[in-house]
Amino acid sequence: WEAAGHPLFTRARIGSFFQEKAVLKNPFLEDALLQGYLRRHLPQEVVFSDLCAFGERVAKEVDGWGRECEVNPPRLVHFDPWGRRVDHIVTSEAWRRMKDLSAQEGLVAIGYERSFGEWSRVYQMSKLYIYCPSSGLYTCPLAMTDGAAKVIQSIGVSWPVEEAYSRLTTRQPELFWTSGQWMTERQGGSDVASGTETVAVPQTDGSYKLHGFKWFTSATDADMTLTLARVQDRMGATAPGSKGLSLFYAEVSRDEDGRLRGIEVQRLKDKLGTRQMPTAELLLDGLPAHRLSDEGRGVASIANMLTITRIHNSVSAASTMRRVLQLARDYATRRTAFGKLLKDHPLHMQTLARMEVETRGAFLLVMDVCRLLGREESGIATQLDTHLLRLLTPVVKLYTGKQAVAVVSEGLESFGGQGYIEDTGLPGLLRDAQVLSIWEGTTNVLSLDVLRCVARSSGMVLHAYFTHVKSLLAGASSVSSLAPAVKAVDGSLSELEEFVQGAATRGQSYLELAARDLAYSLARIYTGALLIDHACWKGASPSDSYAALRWCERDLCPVAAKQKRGYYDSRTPPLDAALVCDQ
Ligand code: UCC
Ligand code: FAD
Repeated sequence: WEAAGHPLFTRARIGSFFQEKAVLKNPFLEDALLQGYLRRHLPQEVVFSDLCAFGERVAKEVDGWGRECEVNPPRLVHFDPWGRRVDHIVTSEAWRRMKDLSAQEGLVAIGYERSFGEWSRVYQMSKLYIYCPSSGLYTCPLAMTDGAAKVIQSIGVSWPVEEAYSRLTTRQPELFWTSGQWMTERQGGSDVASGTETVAVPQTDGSYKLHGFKWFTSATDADMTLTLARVQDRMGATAPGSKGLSLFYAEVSRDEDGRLRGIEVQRLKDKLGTRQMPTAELLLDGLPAHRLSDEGRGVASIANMLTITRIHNSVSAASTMRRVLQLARDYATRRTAFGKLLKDHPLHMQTLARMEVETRGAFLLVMDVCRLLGREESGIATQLDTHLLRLLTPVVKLYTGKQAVAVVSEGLESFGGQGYIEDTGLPGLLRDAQVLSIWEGTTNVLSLDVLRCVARSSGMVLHAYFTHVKSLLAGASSVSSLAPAVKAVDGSLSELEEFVQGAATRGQSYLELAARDLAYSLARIYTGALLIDHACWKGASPSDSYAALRWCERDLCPVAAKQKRGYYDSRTPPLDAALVCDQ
């Protein structure tokens, strides 16, 4: 160029090297643990071929739609050109395609068809697990849709929700409905009992009109919702607290002029992540609704929805960890540094291996809770299963939600600077992971839920926990290669039992201070036992054993160690407060 007489720097010289990007391959075929788990528990050809075909579609087609949802986020149009209020939430074409796909693939329906009996939930959640990071967050409305179907089923599929139930669980795209879950108000998302101001005014035909303000409502393009409100008596008075809350069903519909019936969309939230999905503030201004629960039984009735959405949340967490690892693994075979591919740098592979251990643990914990849910729904759950499901639902949600952020953050770093570049699609994974520990109950609120369910069951849920972990360990007693892992879990379980016995004599404030560490201990010990159990299966691989051994090398029972150091004593809270407020 210079020799040809052109002056230097008249054109940018960008060199000839271009880095190859990480390629998303079939997420089902790329996941040895998922395949192993299904071969062990649900070895049905039809399930494998469905997941394989769906995985192919996710990689080749759906992932691109997910990206489109991120690039074309929803927007709110308040007024039509002639000044009439319309409150249209305009979503992308790709977002709407996700709705049709979800129906066709049975992403909610599989859980209700129950074609695979007690394993139907594992099948459904496996499908969601390979879909989630490519779904443009469509798994959020699907979680709430599943939760609403579950609530309706538990209350009884009859008028006025018969049609809704069939639409929520259909495979026909033209009939398929999604549901919202409107619980949070400005005064409190965790403390729903004192934070809910919305009132339900009885109508002469037995229905209600709702008046209030819902502060966070996700996937607001839904066709219906479940929500909480306080029934007004003839004098206009309502009962305070949890006992005043009832559960309502409302359809989101428009009148002849195209206006939303009884709803004004105040604005869409400007969010860190989950931008693919509309989250709105809604003024309920006479929204027609039907009461589904007995008066005052709102929280208890929506609890079934919380169980389902918290399990979906956990599936998303494990799935996002898996996805970032799949991409990081691929990238390590394409990127060279210091003369070698990343995969040939042992320190880089050690980093990915640590993420892998975390991801495997999360996967097995999540699937075990899905297994328990499936058993409960097919009517074969023992009392032990029911107790475990109640205890482990908040545990799996809080633990995997937190770990997802850590693993995905590490995952981004494994791409170097490219992990920070928006249009690689990688930063979105981290932003979306951050919400997993906030919505559907924060880490602390779920830790307190663990305490509450232990107290309300008079310790029965913990008894079930100890019994089950011991039975998992018993199955591994003859496998010498796993002995260090078994010993570690067994020892930690004894420490946990000791803590629980000692804690029985302590006051509520002591227990609350210990709640988060207790929940983490429950998660780590149980997961250790699951990894060991899976490694003992006849089809297990050497990596299954290695993952179990590695997992069990960590502090499995942080609550015991912290207790010994006085973390929960009465002198600690003032010290914590002084430390935080130190000026
Ligand atoms: O965030 C939201 C949607 C986000 C989008 C969906 C994403 C899904 C994943 C997608 C992945 C991509 S919706 C908002 C979620 N909000 C929350 O999670 C609220 C967090 N706060 C709590 O969980 C609190 O613990 C409350 C609200 C449940 C506490 O309320 P109360 O009234 O003070 O609670 P009580 O008195 O403890 O419980 C009242 C009744 C009791 O039953 P009875 O009266 O029969 O004794 C409890 O046993 O409700 C029962 N109950 C439960 N039952 C309470 N919690 C549960 C539970 N978890 N399971 C079973
Ligand atoms: P707060 O309750 O004010 O919590 C603040 C902090 O205090 C948290 O760290 C919490 O852990 C801590 N804390 C609270 N109480 C205690 C305690 N007793 N002990 C110790 N620590 C405590 N809600 C819906 O109903 N429907 C939706 O569709 C929906 N979509 C959402 C979408 C997004 C993107 C987000 C971010 C939120 C959404 N939410 C939705 C709301 C969400 O469920 C709440 O934000 C969440 O439950 C927390 O409630 P809060 O915001 O009131 O926080």
